[in-house]
Amino acid sequence: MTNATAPETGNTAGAGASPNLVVNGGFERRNYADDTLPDGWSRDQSTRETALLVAHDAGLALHIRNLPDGGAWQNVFQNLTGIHVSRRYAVSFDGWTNGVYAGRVRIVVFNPTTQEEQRLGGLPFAANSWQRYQFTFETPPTLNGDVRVYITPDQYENPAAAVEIDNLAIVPE
Ligand SMILES: [Ca+2]
Repeated sequence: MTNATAPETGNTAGAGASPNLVVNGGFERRNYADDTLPDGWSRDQSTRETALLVAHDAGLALHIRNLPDGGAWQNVFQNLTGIHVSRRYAVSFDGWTNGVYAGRVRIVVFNPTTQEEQRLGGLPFAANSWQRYQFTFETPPTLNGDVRVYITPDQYENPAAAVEIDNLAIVPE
């Protein structure tokens, strides 16, 4: 309510002229080569069986669950384009969990050379009904890599954990 650009609401189906920096944040478009994966998103340690599109709200959402042996973090990520330095951004999304672990959205600067992450912000989501969540983060004066958004269950050991996310938006404040 503090500036000229309102975040996308959960009901917004298309990107259009939206200031949302997330590509396919509504998870409605499927990857051409792998129709279980949302277009614009990549898996990190996760698989077609653990990170996949599922039906939600007359459309699609991203579902992530842990491996049957709880053997590794299950991540899905996207490198953001159009991010500026020294600026504050608002992140909003709808989240759901099956109550085993929270899910987490986190924003980092990922350095592809060193593989190191500089954490900029994040938020766990733990409700086991769909709820809207919001947080903000600020970019540093210099960026030593890609600003990346990760989605993951908050722990990896319990194979029963599952989280879902939809309508993810990142807009400048
Ligand atoms: Ca959706």
